[in-house]
Amino acid sequence: MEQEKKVRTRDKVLELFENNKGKYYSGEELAEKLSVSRAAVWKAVNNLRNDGYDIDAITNRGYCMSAQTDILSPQGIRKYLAEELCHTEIDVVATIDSTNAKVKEAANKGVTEGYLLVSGSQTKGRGRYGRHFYSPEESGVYMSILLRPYNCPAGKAACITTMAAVAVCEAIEEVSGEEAQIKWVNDIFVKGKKVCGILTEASIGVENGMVEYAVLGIGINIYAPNNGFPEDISHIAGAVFDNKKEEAKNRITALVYNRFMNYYKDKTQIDYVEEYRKRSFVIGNNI
Ligand code: BTX
Repeated sequence: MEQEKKVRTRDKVLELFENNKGKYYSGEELAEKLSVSRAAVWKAVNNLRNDGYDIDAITNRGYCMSAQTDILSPQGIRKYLAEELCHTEIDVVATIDSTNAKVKEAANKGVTEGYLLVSGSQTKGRGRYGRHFYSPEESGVYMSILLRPYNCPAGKAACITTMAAVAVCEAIEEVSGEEAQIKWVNDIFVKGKKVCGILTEASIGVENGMVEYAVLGIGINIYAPNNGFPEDISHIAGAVFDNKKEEAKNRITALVYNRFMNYYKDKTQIDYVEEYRKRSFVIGNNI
């Protein structure tokens, strides 16, 4: 119970800081706003600092979270989610074997459509045909979205990857200003290097050939890994940003989710196939 309370205060403080970066709050003010004791606020701030958050403390002014902080969290992602998606169930973890594997488990337990799992690293990130997707800590965002498409024959499931590719390009372009291109069918390139891979896995009903659920997995190299990419992929892999960028991870995650859901729920007049074609650098070339 005490642990639960600690977590809740930490999360409340984080939400307030995420929504008011650069603003100072006295311990008293925070305690009052969040209906907790000053000691609980102090503990929560220390807790966040231990998790890597840059929180300044000045006598007579109070606490303030640096605007530069770029740490994945549900609060940080939610801040950029479209209003109609604000009830999305989101989990963020520091590390995991594979977000796709975990979301498949969630799907089999009956979790509802739209569930978003994001990890800061993966030990067994997977690509297509059993290939490995390199997912080191402090470098990228690795996310999976649970989908339960209505009345969707197996053959149509490929559209999920296509929509996601466009959504990722749009999110990257909005946050970085760089042009993003799609290499058929599931790789996103920026400045000639692969910065993202997409893997959609689906469960198909044997009797009717319909998609029971699909797990859309997206891995984006936001920054280059601390020690660079491993030799076997260093010729192909790249990152979206050369330098740290304010809120890039949470923002790109939320924008990918917003854009994808717009296409998936058919809430936009924009034709994603046309958007895909515009960015595809294989269409028109011989494969
Ligand atoms: P893919 O099979 O098209 O690409 C995998 C290939 O890409 C590898 O064989 C390697 O050559 C190269 N590669 C590996 N890691 C990276 C990297 N970090 N950046 C650039 N190139 C790389 C692409 O499969 C689909 C990947 C989906 C990954 C997401 S992450 C979240 C979700 N969970 C999970 O386990 N997988 C998905």
